[in-house]
Amino acid sequence: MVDEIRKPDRYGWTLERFIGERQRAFPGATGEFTQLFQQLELAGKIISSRVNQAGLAGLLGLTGDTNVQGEAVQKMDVFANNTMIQCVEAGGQVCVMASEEVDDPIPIPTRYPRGRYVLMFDPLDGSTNIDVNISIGTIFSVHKRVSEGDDPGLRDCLQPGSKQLAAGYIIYGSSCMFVFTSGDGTHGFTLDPSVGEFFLSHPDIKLPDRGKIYSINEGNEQLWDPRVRDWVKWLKTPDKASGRPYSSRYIGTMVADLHRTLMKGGVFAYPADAKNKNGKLRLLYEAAPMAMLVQQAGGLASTGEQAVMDVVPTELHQRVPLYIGSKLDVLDAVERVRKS
Ligand code: FDP
Repeated sequence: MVDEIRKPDRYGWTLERFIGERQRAFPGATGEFTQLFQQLELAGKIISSRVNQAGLAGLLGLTGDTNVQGEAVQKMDVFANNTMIQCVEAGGQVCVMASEEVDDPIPIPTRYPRGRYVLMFDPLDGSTNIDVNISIGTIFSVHKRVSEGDDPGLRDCLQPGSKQLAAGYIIYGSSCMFVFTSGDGTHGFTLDPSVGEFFLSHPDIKLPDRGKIYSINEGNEQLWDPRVRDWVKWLKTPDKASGRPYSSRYIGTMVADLHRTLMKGGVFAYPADAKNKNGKLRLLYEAAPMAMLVQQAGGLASTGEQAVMDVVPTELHQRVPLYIGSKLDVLDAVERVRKS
């Protein structure tokens, strides 16, 4: 199939057809997974359209509320969160959802059928960049329900990354892209707004084993552990043989920084620091989905102590330190920052 999709006529491969054909290859496939993706795709198109006209549609600025993380809620956060829920809840594929913006698991209203999947999402990643026209994105991951009975909930949400069936993001950048994996490579689709469809533009994305870019918020340097400081200093120290110094790039939207890392390689990190003891990024809505996408593209993701995919969550909004990107760059990072 990969040979087939490498053919130049990309307009032949919509996201829907790509997923549908792959699912048909699974014996016993019911089409539910494909339907769930249709809903995610619709949510992405709606959010993209609103992001494009946010300043005109009165959607910039704060709501005046704070979320479960104690962060100021933006109007676009609320719009994106509601859009994700409304697009998915009635479809009958999902039994429970969880959102970075909502304290507890989001049940499916009893008037709708419940399916066998669990959806985790960060409706709009990169809040501080919403109002300044810098790339932002939606991140999601799909698990299979593990609980039995009539009350799916927290237990279904607290699954390690290694149990994800699929993960992806929609980046609202200079173009809108839907990038996903269902465990068979990482693939990117670009929205053609004139047609209203995502078309395959980046089949089987592969990171180089080593990149030339590091991406970290250096404003936090004084808060870092000395090991992290030394690692970053090492990245900046010239050494022709190993390609150093690396260039620095930091957008401050994880989706955008990770999209660049997927395309060009290198390493993105948000370490633990004196203020954020477990780092800043959320395991279930950010780190684990990105870890699956990057690993399927030949890269690695670590907390510095263990593989991100192996972390068993104990809380819905748990945070983890993160080192993610090209394989050799992440191995270098882990070797230098690891405590144990
Ligand atoms: P934001 O708070 O703006 O939503 O998930 C949080 C996140 O953005 C990531 O997208 C981003 O990588 C990171 O935080 C940026 O944090 P800093 O501003 O502390 O660098």
